[in-house]
Amino acid sequence: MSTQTIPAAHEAADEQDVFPVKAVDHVAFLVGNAKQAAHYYSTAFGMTLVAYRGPEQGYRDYAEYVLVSGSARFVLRGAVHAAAPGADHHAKHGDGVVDIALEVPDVDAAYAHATASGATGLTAPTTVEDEHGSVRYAAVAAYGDTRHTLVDRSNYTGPFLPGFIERAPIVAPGKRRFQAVDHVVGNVELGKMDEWVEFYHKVMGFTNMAEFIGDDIATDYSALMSKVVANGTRKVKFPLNEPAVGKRKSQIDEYLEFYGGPGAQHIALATNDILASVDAMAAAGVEFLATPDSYYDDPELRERIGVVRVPIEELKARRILVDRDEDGYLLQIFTKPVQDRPTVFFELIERHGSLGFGKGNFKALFEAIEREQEVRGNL
Ligand code: TYF
Ligand code: FE
Repeated sequence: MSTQTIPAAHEAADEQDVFPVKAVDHVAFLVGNAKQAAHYYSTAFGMTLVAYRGPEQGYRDYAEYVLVSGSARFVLRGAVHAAAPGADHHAKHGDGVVDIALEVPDVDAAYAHATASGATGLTAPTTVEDEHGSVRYAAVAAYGDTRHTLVDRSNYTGPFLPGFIERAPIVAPGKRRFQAVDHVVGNVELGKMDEWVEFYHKVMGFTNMAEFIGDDIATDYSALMSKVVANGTRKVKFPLNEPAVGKRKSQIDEYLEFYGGPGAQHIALATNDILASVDAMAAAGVEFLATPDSYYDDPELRERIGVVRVPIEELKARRILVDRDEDGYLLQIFTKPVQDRPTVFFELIERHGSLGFGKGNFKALFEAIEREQEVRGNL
């Protein structure tokens, strides 16, 4: 219903990968109060504070907290004075993602390829070092005010990067609520989605994944168009959304208006026990989108889904969505926006073979998102 198979723009798998990427290295957020955000991601998301740098380390402009959960790593950055360079990012966008950093085996080669292929270079390759070794990094511009830092940390054993000190967790680590970043979604302006898909093709050699939201579904209910690009190993996946012109204001228009331009919309976190994660996060005050009873009571759902690892009642009790495709199934749920502005939110995803994004849930999901949009007066 919502996908068509399209040929990949490049067959990166067998050919030489022009831009090898190992994984998402970290996601950096610029926030109004990193100290308090570190508390939220510790207590509500169950992440573990591992590193810090700030004025105490001679880093005069920002306080930065590094939290991890498995291989997922967030950097929370807050300006410590009014004239911190780049602090206007927060005034413009509110709390948001400034950097989707990628771990690469060869920073110089990646940066050279990226800039030769049309990417805007923001930081030329640089080496930083301390007693734990050295890290080489560079950065290129992505959509809006977002960037991709390219990092090679293979010669480094410290807690994060040179300049950071080790920090003890804020709360005692409990059961891990997620272990990796599954995908990071970007919202771009009307008519720009294909340009950004092209950017990831040309600059990073990423290829299209089959799942996308085209005109047909967009006008029916999604109010957005979407395509997914991924690296050769499919470990790094970037869906890109643009608003669809419809009868109503798209959820993407709402984002663009309140964020003040293009930016990262949601970060999907891979979990191996979504039920326990939802329970723990909901108990800590994280708000999730509510899927109506009708979704679970529809006999078609049971037919489409077949047997999954828990009874549907367990999913219904937590409002977890389920989808199946030819490769397997997935369980997913979405938070409400996690800051005052209706911008960035999170997804929890538990994959059992499926490489998709929950196309069978798009209708129920987008209706839930639009109900929230309406409550905010933005529909
Ligand atoms: O990442 C995805 O494609 C799914 C579905 O605004 C989705 O999580 C797509 C757009 C959106 C919310 C969720
Ligand atoms: Fe997603």
